Amino acid sequence: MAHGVLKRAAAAGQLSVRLHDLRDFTEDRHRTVDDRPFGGGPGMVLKPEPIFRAVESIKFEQPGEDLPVILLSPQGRLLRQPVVEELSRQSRIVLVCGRYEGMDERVADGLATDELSIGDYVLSGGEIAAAVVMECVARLMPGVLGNEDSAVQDSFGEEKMPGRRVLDWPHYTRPAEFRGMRVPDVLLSGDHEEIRRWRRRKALEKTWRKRPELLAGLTLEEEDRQVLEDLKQAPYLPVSSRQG
Ligand code: 4HQ
Repeated sequence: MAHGVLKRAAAAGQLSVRLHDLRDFTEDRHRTVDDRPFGGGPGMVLKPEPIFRAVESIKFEQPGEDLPVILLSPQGRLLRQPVVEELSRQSRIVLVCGRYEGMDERVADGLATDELSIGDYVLSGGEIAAAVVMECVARLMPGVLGNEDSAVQDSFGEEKMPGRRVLDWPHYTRPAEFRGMRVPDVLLSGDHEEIRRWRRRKALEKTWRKRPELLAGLTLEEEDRQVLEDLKQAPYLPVSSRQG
């Protein structure tokens, strides 16, 4: 919260984050949050009671509220930009982070409204995953990245945020030549229409070459379809011989 997009979102009054220590929702002298797994095996499992109590204490603040309770777990649906957009429209969300081997399955069955994974790899805790969700959501909030109102986001959706469904175009800054590598001439030309077409073509080309599956579900405009047709004809250029 002290840096970057999270700090900006908080400063803009768009985001506030509260941490809830599960130990504060225990009732025993040792403030126990975990126990050994039924059926045996290594490691410890987070007990259900402190998690239910913690989330219920948040629900109690606004009775009747439709409050998403999101569990971070490798079994969850993958966090993609449409999920981030959906979350950014919520006024409050609860992110539940496990530790140890995991948490009692009854949290997923009887408390969580959704389960999200940030990717197919194994973390040792859900906190980093929750931080990823927060970062992605915060950067969509009005007034955080210069998107003063949310309409800007919609109208410029595809064009200004190519990361949404196609990959970003290549970026360059000075110097115009660095260790023998030239910035493409078109970017120095001042011809804005030509630059726009070049960027769109590069974005589509990069997506086609590196992440073709991203293009699968897209309905493309005529200009884009033409560019892709041409690309599919063109010979593959190795990284070392690319220019322009
Ligand atoms: N976890 N995306 C938390 C993950 C994970 C992921 C493993 C969740 C450990 C305790 N969470 N448990 N991938 O790897 O969200």
